[in-house]
Formats: sequence, C-alpha cells, structure tokens
Amino acid sequence: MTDDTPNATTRRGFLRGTAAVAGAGLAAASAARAATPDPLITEVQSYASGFGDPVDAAPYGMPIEFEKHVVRRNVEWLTESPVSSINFTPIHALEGTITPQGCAFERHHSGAIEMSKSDYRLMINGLVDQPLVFTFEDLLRFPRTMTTAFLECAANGGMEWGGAQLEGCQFTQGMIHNMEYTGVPLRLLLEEAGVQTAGKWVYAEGHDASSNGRSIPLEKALDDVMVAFFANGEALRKEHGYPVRLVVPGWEGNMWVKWLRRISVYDQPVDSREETSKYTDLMSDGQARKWTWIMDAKSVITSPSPQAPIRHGKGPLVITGLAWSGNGRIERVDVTTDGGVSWQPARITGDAKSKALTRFHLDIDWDGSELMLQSRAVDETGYVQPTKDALRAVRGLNTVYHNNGIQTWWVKADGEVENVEVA
Ligand SMILES: Nc1nc2c(c(=O)[nH]1)N[C@H]1C(S)=C(S)[C@@H](COP(=O)(O)O)O[C@H]1N2
Ligand SMILES: [Mo]
Repeated sequence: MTDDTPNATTRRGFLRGTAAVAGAGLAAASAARAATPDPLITEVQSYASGFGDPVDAAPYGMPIEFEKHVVRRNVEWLTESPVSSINFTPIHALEGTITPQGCAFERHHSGAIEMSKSDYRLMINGLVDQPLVFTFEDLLRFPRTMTTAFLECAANGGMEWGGAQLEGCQFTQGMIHNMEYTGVPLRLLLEEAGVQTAGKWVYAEGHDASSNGRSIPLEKALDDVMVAFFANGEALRKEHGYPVRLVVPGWEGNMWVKWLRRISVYDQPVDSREETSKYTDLMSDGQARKWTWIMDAKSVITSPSPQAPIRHGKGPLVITGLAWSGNGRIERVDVTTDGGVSWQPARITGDAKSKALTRFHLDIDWDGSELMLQSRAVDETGYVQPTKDALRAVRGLNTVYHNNGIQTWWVKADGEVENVEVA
C-alpha cells in the first residue's frame, strides 16, 4: 500500500477485526514506518519551496512523465505492416471505465487518414426517397444524443484460441476501449432521406482506402447506432475516425466505421470482404459462422495481472477488472482465487451501464500463497461467460474471433503473475 486514503484505512480496520493475525501484521508494519523519520514528511521539499509551472505551460496537457509507461503497445509479429495493424489499450494500468482517447487501441486496415471538418462529407443513398449529402456543419444541426459504449475488436483474445499465451492483459484483452460518445442517431439521418419499404439493410463505408464496408440490419441502424463526432467530451482523435465515426453499441468493432463516408440502403446485405473472408468464424467442419455481430459477455482481471504484479507482499490486496456485454448490463461478476473451485461475487463499482465497460473490485487479505485468479461475468440476460475449453468444444480452433473465454492469472508467492490455463 502506498497511499493512506480513507478507504484503505477503513478496510484495514475491517481486516483487523476479522483476521487477528493479518491485523497484527498490519499494525506492526505501520509502527515500523512511523518509527523511521521519513524525509518526505520531515523535510521541506523543493516543490514546496519554489514555484511550479505557470498555467500556460501545457495548453493541452499530456500525462505526467511518471505515467509514460501507460501507453498503447503492439505485438510486432502479429501483422505484417503498421498501416494495416492493431495496437492494444493498457487496460492493466487504467482504472474506472472510460478509456482516454490517447491510449485507446487503434485498428486500421489502410492507415489513419487526415480529414478536415470542411472536407468532410457523408452521403446517404440507395433505397431512399431522397439521396442526401451532409457536411459536418449539417450534422451539427441535428438533435444530439449521448451514449457510453465499449468497442471491442472481434479478434480480441484471438491469439488465445490456439493457446498462445501473451504476458499481459493489455495483449490478451486490450483490443477494447470504452468512451462516452456524442452524435446524431443514424435513425434521424435515415428519416431525413426517407428509407423505402424495400430497404432492409444499410451498408456503411469509410473515406479511407480500405473503406471497411459493413452491412448492418436496418433494425439495428434505427435502434441505437450513432453518427458520432465527440468522444469523452472532445472531438474524436484522428486515429478513431475524426471527424465522424459510426458507433454500433454492443457489436463487433469492425462495424464501427471510422471516417464515415457513405450509408447505402439495400434490400439485402452486401457480403463485403469484411463480412465474408474476414470477421466470420470458421468452425471445425469447414462451415463459417456468419453475422456474429454481438460481443458476448466477458470479463478480465486487470490487476493483479502479468504486467501488474503484486509488489507489496501479503496483506490487503485490491483485485480489480473489467466486465462487459454486447447484450446489455453486467449483472454480476464472480471471482475465484483457486482456479474455479470456489467463487465469490465481486463488487460492481459505479454504474453498470448497458453495453459499456463495467468496473469490479474484490478486496481480499492475501496470505502470500499462490492464486489461480479468474473472473466470470454474468449479464442481464443471464448469460454466463464460458471457459475457453467450453468455447473450443463448440467452435473448434480455426477461428480467431469472438473468444470471450475465462482468463486465468497464476499469481506466484513472489507476486509475479503468469498467463496460464486451468484444465
Ligand atoms: N474506415 C475504417 N473503419 C474502421 C476500420 C478501418 O480500418 N477503417 N477498422 C475497424 C476495426 S477492425 C476496428 S476493431 C475498429 C477499431 O476502432 P479504433 O481504431 O477506434 O480502436 O474500427 C473499425 N472501423
Ligand atoms: Mo477489428
């Protein structure tokens, strides 16, 4: 423990009351600290005897240098070229639920393009009464809505289907981010164009060379899909689709078209590259599962985890992680420290928003022995996050998509953590 927040103190009191041995150990540790004069307490520090930076030193702020390890990282062998690649959100080092744009993972099929608001155009055509082209200014005059939603690439955790075990939840589960979006419901733009009765699907494409075209059933397009231009209170960053991207809550990241260029209304799906040769799940029998849009309930313990080992020794241990479901709210998250023999419910901290990342915590008194840590999410539909083996039994090993299996962290006595699987 490096801080002495009121919460930590309360919890220490609780632990002392319930576990005499642990309580004694904590009291001894505190006494030792108090007995040694700490210059950080007893001496005037330089920052307290001079001026700090003036207000205009950083008109747009970056994280302090001590946090410079909290960055996106990639896995070089994963993709051939950085313009058609992916990096990973440092979820092991973040708290709460909102992902700052500056460290939210990126996935581009042909690089991030630079598009100004004045050059921006969005076309709606196909089976509509009136084909329309909107400028960015036009979009700003439609009534706005807001939603917080996770975006998870369908390939998140994909390397683990075959058992490749990357050391860190950033790498195993970091193809995810969660932002608060503001924009215009796609429904309003479609209503403006007037969808004809034959129209059953929309096909969304981006301005980039890949275009990343995806077919979306009209029902979803009219429900909660958003044409978004703000994320976490500010303009979208270039890499997330500036100035306009599609937000498709609960559905796989590939459908969240960036640098949104065109919405075409069709009577049937387009069967584009991104929904046939890619983003379909090849099963053992050679058939592919198609239209696997929804991201099923999943969770992962973010700390402790391989990149976030336990450094403080035994005693109070904060276990924390993230849970999410493309089918709605997270109802419950269970945590096991013994590889699934016994489970206890974690605390859902803050709101459990529908189709958004949900934070959970479990405070334990760690006795210093090895742990097999897992979390298991249950969503509001009653769906329970499966084991990886249960998924493999049904889907085989050919696919890289939609792995929402339970992740196991082996916590060793020295606090180091390794990515393992329990049979
Ligand atoms: N126009 C366009 N949209 C796109 C992509 C792309 O390459 N081009 N990549 C898709 C994929 S596969 C994912 S997972 C998400 C990633 O969004 P992010 O870069 O904001 O994390 O955007 C999707 N939208
Ligand atoms: Mo993706």
